[in-house]
Amino acid sequence: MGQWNRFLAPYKQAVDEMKIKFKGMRKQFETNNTNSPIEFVTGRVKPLASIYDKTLEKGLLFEPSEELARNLQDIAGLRMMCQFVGDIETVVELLRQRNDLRIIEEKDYISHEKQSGYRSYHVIVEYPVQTIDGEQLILAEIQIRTLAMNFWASIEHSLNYKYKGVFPEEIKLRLQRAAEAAFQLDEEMTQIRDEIQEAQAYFSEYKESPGTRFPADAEGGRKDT
Ligand code: 0O2
Ligand code: 0O2
Repeated sequence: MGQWNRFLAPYKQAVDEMKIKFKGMRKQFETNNTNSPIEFVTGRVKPLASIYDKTLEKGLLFEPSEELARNLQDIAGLRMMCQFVGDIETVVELLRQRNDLRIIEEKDYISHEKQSGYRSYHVIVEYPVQTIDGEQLILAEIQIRTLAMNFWASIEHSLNYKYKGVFPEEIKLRLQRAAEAAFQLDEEMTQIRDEIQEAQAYFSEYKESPGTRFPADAEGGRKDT
């Protein structure tokens, strides 16, 4: 167990650091009073049980090793959720511009959705972690997706776990329909994006200084009595 803890420690550090940095990007948009393309960020180190399953799938030895580090690119996993499909490219571009990580590969499961209906944009990066033994390059997978894509993926993931990948026909059909519905939802939201963002900017301004909004004498303003 000690060996695994030592092997996974830099992955945990990489996840923690990138989470802080990506959340920092969101904060910067907020500070600039600009709509953030990042809604929220999550991250995790792949649990040992999932690492074990993946080694079986890929025919790798289940032991902490260079080979495992090279072949399992998502031991460190970050997820960045966006409100709109168009935000995803903005986030990917922001990642491309960073000089604290190096993009190794991009996988576009948005233009080319998976057969399951899964949609998301994956970026595999190499991230340098500073340890007491020197710098260590860690591979990490960053999944960038809309809230609707995320909702679908997390539901499908749980069902996949329950049915071990063999879905009853009825569930499979409904998941495909749900994926289509999530796609439609993203399309509809994109159509009224400007309207939504204007309302959100209005709302956050109001939260910051409630007294200054809805003046009683403003045209069309709410007249509280
Ligand atoms: P903030 O800046 O208030 O949003 P942590 O270690 O606590 O930073 P952890 O353990 O990774 O975060 O938690 P998790 O479950 O991965 O969630 C990370 C952040 O995403 C949390 O915010 C959640 O509130 C937020 N989050 C999760 N699901 C949703 C969602 O559906 N919508 C929105 N808008 N946010 C969500 P924090 O950490 O409190 O930070
Ligand atoms: P978990 O539990 O999220 O960690 P590989 O990762 O090498 O097996 P590949 O094709 O190189 O395969 O990786 P891919 O498909 O680019 O990315 C794998 C990850 O994407 C998965 O990790 C999931 O997080 C997500 N993913 C891919 N396809 C689906 C899908 O059909 N449904 C859902 N819900 N998620 C998907 P893990 O390790 O499988 O799972």
